Amino acid sequence: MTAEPSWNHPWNVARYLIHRLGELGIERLFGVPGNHLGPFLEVLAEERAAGRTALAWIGTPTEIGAGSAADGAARVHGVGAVAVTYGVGAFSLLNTIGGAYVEQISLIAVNASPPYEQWLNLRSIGLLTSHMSPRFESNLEVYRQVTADAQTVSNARLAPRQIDGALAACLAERRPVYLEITEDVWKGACAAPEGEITPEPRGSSAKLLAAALQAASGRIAAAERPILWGGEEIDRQRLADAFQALVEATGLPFCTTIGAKSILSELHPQFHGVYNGKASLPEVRRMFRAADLRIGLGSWSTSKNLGGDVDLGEDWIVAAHEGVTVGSQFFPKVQLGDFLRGLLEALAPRPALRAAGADYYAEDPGGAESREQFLTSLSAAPESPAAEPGLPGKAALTYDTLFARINRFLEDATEGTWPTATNPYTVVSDAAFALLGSQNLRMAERRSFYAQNAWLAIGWSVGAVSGIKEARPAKRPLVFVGDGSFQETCQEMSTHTRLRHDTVVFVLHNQDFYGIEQMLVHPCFYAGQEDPAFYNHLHPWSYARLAEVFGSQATPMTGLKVASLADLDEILSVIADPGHPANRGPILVQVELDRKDYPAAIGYAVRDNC
Ligand SMILES: Cc1ncc(C[n+]2csc(CCOP(=O)(O)OP(=O)(O)O)c2C)c(N)n1
Repeated sequence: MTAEPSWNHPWNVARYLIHRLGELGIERLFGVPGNHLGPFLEVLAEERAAGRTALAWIGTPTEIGAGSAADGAARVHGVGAVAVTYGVGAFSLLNTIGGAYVEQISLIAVNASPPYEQWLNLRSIGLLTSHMSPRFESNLEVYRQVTADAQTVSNARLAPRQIDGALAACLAERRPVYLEITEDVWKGACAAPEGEITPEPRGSSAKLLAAALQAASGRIAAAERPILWGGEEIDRQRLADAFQALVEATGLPFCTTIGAKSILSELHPQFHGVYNGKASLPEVRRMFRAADLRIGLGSWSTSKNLGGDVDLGEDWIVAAHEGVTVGSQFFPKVQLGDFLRGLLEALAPRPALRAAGADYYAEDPGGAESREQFLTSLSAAPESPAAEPGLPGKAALTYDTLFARINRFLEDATEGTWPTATNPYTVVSDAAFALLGSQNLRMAERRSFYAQNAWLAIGWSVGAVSGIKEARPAKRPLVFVGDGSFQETCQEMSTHTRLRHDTVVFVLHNQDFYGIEQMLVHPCFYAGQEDPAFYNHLHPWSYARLAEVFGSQATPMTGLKVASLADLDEILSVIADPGHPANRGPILVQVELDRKDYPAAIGYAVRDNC
């Protein structure tokens, strides 16, 4: 339903904000209420009852869950919203807004604050009511650090200008914004919305753009084996079509960062894997290094994108953060979209630079000999132990066999071939071993993989998937999350159940252990040379039994345990069977893994140190 406001109906601040959120296409407002939010939610109910808005409130157990859900929805839709109550709610929400700031996600954080009268009482007689701090601007000051704009609205007449300004900043800067609105103002009269929210587009300097293009295209023309590295900003700025046009016009092979995983279909014939430094598949890393020029487009130099390597240098071009680096030259004030289109114009008139890329493989002795061989190696699942003679199907699972099997499951579900291949699943990965394992799943569709891979707040996936599923209801999410990460946000599975989502959450149970922390600090535990650090032990839980806690007859949830490939096969066949009763709600799959196991991708930490 598209909201049709009745303009004759009197406007107040709550209605104004509801209308503006609707205009941005936001249909879900995630949050945890508090009395200061009450008047706003009353107006929301009235607006819905009158058919003037499609915006629906989705209450979640925690503010972190609400913020992650809004973040997930924004990753799909472009912008999301969350509402909480002052102090107690706002400070809980902060983590997710910090993440959205770093990861360039447009979010609107609404904080309902005590009425003006309470602030006057605080000032005159020091009366401190619930959730208030004697620091008057404590919430605002904190949010200023993690938003593009932060406003306190305590005068209804000024609200339209403040709200419009914040929303425009949110869209223009692709960062969260903060609106603190005093309780007494929600129902205060204000002007009707005027015009639409129009973000001021950021432009490039024509001179610097031309200079950057000249420097970059010269380098590219002189290179023997350039490779493209698509990054996060291609996704955030919705530049996938321009990127694909460049890939195809130049014929160059491309990798992506993990953060940009699935910006294009990973079945694209020029796709050469996710490059993540030493944590890449060996063939991807060799290929990336065999290239004599690496062209990062929208790629962020984060530790998770460079997996142990820090090697930006003369043989790199990077366009990101509104500037372009060509070797040691830097050109500020160049927007990625302008640069991409300019590169296409500069390079496209020529025949494809490198048709089949055969010389890349020649540079890689011991590696693949042709593109076909290389691509086959990317999707080849290691032989499952179950298939080996002499080993029963009860062979234990490992991170690598789990993800290889999931890869095959995704492949089997893909319909058609590139460029029209479709797949019914999205993958949402948490941090730690889950991310290192899932980074090489071969995603058939664009924008089908989600991870918070720069901020890396553990537990993000369980909350975020609520928003991702709401925004893309036709796709079934598969979530991969470590046991420690899951313990942070497990109650958000209650939201999956409440919303009757069919999400499957794989809890990677390496026996109640913070594996990646152990790996980063004392990797030699994994070589059998050290005991585990005391602080990496979790309290053991019966994860699968949470289905009894969060499910009900009306809103079912299923909890299952798998310990072997045979168990996993059985569960995957349940998941793939639409008629199976387990698929009427979310499924939690507790995956039993050995405490000493780790994904091969992080094996370099053990090899380099022990
Ligand atoms: C909110 C938050 N708190 C703490 C951390 C630090 N941290 C990073 S990974 C990790 C452990 C994750 O453990 P688990 O989910 O069990 O996955 P594993 O490492 O075993 O793969 C911790 C505590 C973090 N990234 N985010």
